[in-house]
Amino acid sequence: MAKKTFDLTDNTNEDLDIATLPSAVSSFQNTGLTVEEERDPNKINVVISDPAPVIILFGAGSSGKTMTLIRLTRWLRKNGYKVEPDRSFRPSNSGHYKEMCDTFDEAVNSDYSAGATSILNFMLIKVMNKYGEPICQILEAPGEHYFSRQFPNEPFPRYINTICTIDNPKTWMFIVESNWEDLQDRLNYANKIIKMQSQIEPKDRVIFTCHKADMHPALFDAGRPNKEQFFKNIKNQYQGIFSKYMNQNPITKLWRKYNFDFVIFSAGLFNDTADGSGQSYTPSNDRYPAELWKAIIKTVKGGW
Ligand SMILES: Nc1nc2c(ncn2[C@@H]2O[C@H](COP(=O)(O)OP(=O)(O)OP(=O)(O)O)[C@@H](O)[C@H]2O)c(=O)[nH]1
Ligand SMILES: [Mg+2]
Repeated sequence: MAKKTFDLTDNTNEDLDIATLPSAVSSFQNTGLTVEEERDPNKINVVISDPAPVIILFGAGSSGKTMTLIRLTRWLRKNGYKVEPDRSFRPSNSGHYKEMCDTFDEAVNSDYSAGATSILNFMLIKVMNKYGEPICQILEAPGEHYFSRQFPNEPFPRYINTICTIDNPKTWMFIVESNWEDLQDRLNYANKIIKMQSQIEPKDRVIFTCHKADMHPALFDAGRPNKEQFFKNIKNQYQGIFSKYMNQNPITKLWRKYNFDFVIFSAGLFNDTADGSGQSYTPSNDRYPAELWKAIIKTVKGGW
């Protein structure tokens, strides 16, 4: 496949290398952003150089994007896929991005949570078959770039707006959580999802994923999540997020109301460590990443 390069921004800003800024490291150790980028996300540069479909993990801070990537990567590797960070995604002088790429495998295999305290937060991950042929790319960006509880009406940063316009086939994975935060936060987040839906292209695919399902044992029946009940909760709590994707086909709408997959997901179980330094991690049952991958691959193959 011919290699295509999309330089998503004009590259005129000075990309500070964190390796040269030891005193400033702490503030962006968890974000992978330079000082400039952290101050103004509109200065962020990203490059998507492979034409393979891009899966965008759209979720608020701490919604579970990193742990989803970790859980999915473990499952994909176990099932013969190759999963690697794309080193060309961030500017080559971003020492922090290089460090993220270098520590990716360690984070994936760790018995401790790579969420929250991790340096893994802003990455493009390439999923390939056993021959190294790309299947898709998964993008994780800091949650506050999609939604901030403090500033719910903040516009999307420029690089996210630009990703909306790249030629790659795209799947937007809208992450929600049952009973998340307060009523107002859920309404605000729903509005942000609807805003994104209004600016993405009609040919883009969507998936809705309900994360941290393990936190809702009441919605489980014989060890399995009650999908219908989860769906009802999400529909009530995040009003309007499904409306755009109602199936309008007069025949198929009789048995399929919506044009998307709704996936119940759990990355696993997390326990605070005794010394308070982090969380141990127990991966979830394989059926969670398996179902998520099935939904992703369906969109990649143009199933909806
Ligand atoms: N119970 C439970 N907790 C989870 C799950 N996934 C993530 N968490 C918790 O949520 C925390 C944040 O998860 P992350 O994966 O870092 O969230 P994120 O969306 O990447 O957050 P940002 O990168 O800050 O936007 C983790 O440290 C876990 O404590 C899950 O499936 N179940
Ligand atoms: Mg993250």
